[in-house]
Amino acid sequence: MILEGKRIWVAGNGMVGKSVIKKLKKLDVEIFTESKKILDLRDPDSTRKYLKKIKPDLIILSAAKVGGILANDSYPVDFLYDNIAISSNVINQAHQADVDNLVFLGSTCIYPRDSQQPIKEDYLLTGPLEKTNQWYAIAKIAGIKLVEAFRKQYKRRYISVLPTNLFGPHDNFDTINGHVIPSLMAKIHEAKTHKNEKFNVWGSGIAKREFLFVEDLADGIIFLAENYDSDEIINIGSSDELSIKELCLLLKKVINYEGDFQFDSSKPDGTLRKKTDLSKINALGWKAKTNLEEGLSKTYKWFVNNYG
Ligand code: GFB
Repeated sequence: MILEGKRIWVAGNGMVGKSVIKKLKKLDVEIFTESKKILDLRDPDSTRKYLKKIKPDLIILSAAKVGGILANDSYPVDFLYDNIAISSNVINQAHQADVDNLVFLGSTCIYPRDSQQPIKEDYLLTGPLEKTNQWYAIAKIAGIKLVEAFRKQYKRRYISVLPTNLFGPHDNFDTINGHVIPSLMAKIHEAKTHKNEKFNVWGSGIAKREFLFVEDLADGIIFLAENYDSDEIINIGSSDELSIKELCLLLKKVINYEGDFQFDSSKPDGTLRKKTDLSKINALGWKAKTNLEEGLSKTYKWFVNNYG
């Protein structure tokens, strides 16, 4: 769809939503958003009233209960219930309010744990899930299927986009519940500030992850809203893959910390590898622009200014 002049609801005001809004502000569009304190996206009545008021042409559904490997494993109800409730409510209310365009966000952690690499879109639902994030994965798979169902039954132009591991400004820098980049950034910053000799790293360090800077994701979401209309899911990533040990070395460099790190093998590694196949999105003409070191430097700068 052509976005110019359109009314766009960015449902979800976290790291992804904020970054999408920042990009949309450069376009000639009307943007709507609400914090979760004001609008509970699990609640049908409030969502219905809100949609009636703002009448959007497009919804970017970035709202979700998210967290790192330990949070996923520790709060199964929140990750399963909240995510099913948010996606089923918002997607259904979008249809009821006759909103024809919606972008739903999944995640590449919902592919089978032992997928062949790189992971192609059609590997979804071909094998068992990774145990630590099965609750989140089931909820996101249900959301994707609902998008597909509304396309099939009502010809809605809803699409599902699957980003790889994300990081950037406005991430959750909590060292227990956050994802690996913000958690390690906070830990290394702390070690540097207190002149500690070591910081602690979960797992064995051999697990590999592909990281996408959130501003590139925002760019990709807008690109897909404009250029993609299919019932097939689509991956979005960076090809910037490295092991957690390599990530620690890179973070030490970015943060300028000269100490060491030690692995805590009592914590899980999770999936050993989840590199995305990006042939589909690349063929449409989209590629991530920010390299990992540059994205980490921008994120660290943001962290120091806002938390440091
Ligand atoms: O980012 P993370 O929690 O997400 O962990 P997942 C990635 C890897 O980093 C794992 C290791 O192998 C962790 O053991 N790691 C090392 C750490 N040190 C740390 C640390 O201090 N904090 C954290 N968090 N990890 C999540 C899913 O899985 O990925 C979510 O559980 C979500 O549902 C997200 O989809 C993208 O990649 O393992």
